[in-house]
Amino acid sequence: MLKVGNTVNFTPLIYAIMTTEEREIEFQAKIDNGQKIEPKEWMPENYRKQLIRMISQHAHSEIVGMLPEGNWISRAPSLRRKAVLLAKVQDEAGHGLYLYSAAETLGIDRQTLTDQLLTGKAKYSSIFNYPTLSWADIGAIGWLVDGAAIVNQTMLARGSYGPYSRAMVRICKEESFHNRQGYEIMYELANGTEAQKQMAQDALNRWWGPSIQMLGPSDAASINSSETMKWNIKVESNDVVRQRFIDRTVPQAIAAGLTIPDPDLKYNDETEHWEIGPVDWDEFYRVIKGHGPCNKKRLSDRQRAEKEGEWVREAAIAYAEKQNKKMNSIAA
Ligand code: BYC
Repeated sequence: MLKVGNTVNFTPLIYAIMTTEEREIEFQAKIDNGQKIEPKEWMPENYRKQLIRMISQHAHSEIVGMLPEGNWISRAPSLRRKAVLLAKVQDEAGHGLYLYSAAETLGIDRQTLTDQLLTGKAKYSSIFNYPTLSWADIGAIGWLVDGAAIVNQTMLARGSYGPYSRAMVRICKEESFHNRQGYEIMYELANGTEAQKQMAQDALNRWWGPSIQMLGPSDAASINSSETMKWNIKVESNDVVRQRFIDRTVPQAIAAGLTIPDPDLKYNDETEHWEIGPVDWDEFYRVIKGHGPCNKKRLSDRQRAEKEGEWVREAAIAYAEKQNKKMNSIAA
């Protein structure tokens, strides 16, 4: 029993005498009332598992997602573009760190999560298994990949788990900047020389399909949606989010003078939505099973970074221990 100010909180006592079924009903009522769930509250085991799965995949995506763009920092075409790209890649590292911390509130430690990524047990977003072949790819990533991520994450910010939904608020603000710098690169290339325009169109041709797939399988094939949506971990389905991304992005392509690479693309006046042709789900499943163009390289680059960073972690621990000893001897 906890005493909070002058009031006594009976909740722990009540919880102790409740059956699991009663706890689940109470938990669902909280979710349905739009209440946030905080780390120390009771939660169904599968709610915890689903969150660890999703948040850790998200964290890994931010960390692996630094690789395709990092590839262009030394080759950015101007000092301004270099500074912007460097800041963006650093932001992605920061997102990864907040997200690992959010996952840790659910009782899993950082090393276990890192090991799951490095041994290939954990997934990360399919989109980061494609190569960045030209400077326009950096524009396409900011515009399309961060654009898709923002639409998804704005939805996730309304989700039920406090630490994850709050992390989304700051991440989305930073992603907005990423999205704008990407669109700016694409717009300028599309309105530049013929060769630059072709470079932008080629990047759009290669990144459009994977960006559509990135938002997850169709609702009919989405195995986790029944649980993730029942518990408001996701408040909208994959197809709803995908449609919002399409509706927002097609007019931007038109404004830049670029062509969406889909012969079936059409605007439906009745529904007021852009309709796309069939999505290549075979490609999506191939990539998430490890057979995309860069899966092996992404994993080996992360494994190498982990190994090369070992001495830094050891040095940081040794320094922290030394500081602790010093503080303890002052206190004694
Ligand atoms: N790639 O049942 P479903 C960024 C998996 S990074 C790989 O619909 P759910 C950025 C899914 O995990 C932003 N796997 O799942 C960083 C599941 O497999 P498991 C990344 C995918 O969870 C750097 C299976 O397919 N954003 O912005 O209800 C530079 C069935 O799916 C993918 C996030 O991570 C995929 N694309 O819904 C630039 C958002 N899609 O786990 C930019 C967080 C699905 O059962 N995640 N799978 O083995 C989510 O919002 C949700 O997990 C999803 C899927 C909407 C993606």
